[in-house]
Amino acid sequence: MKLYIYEHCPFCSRARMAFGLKEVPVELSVVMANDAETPVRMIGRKALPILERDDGSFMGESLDIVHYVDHLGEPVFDGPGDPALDNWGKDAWPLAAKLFIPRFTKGDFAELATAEAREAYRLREAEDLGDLEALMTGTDGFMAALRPKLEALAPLLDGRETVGISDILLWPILRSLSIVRDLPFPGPVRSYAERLEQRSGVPLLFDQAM
Ligand SMILES: N[C@@H](CCC(=O)N[C@@H](CS)C(=O)NCC(=O)O)C(=O)O
Repeated sequence: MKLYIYEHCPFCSRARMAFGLKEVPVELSVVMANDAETPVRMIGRKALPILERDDGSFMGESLDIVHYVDHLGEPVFDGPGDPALDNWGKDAWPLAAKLFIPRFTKGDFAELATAEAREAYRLREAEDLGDLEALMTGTDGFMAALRPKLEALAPLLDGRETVGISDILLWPILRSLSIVRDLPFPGPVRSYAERLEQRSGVPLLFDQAM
């Protein structure tokens, strides 16, 4: 099987996590950010992740891919999930995105390896979020607003050992936030992020924090 991804993409991280956590081998293929033809040919629209199955068929939508991979073995992501974690993610996402999206556009990701690809991605995100440099300038304020949310998350993750669908939803947000330099991850949040990095094999972004 082959999984088409952008390295920065949180939805792609959901699918990558499922393969890693379930120990199902998959080949990763990075699509350039300005390549519409490849995804449109496969699923009729420009959106990743896309899974190419061994029979040559294609599947889009991260959570459909997670479900598919999960059911190749004994399912672990079918449970009801943890509403506290799911709600944390829904609440934090809009603010978190103001920190991680502008940094993604400057990041060291294979899909942005050419000037044209990076510019196409930057323009797409600026269309959604407006002036990305203004968001960079607003970093301190966004970090101050996010800090209490991360502190409230800490007790929910302290000692969490089980892995379920809520981790598939939550962890990619934390991974995305790991590109934000000096954003204080409370101890239990950082340990959780690193534990799932190890178990899933999907790398965090601390090494390119900006
Ligand atoms: N609902 C989709 C959302 C996927 C999505 O929005 N992916 C983004 C990347 S994070 C995308 O491909 N956007 C269009 C593009 O960048 O070409 C899923 O869960 O798979």
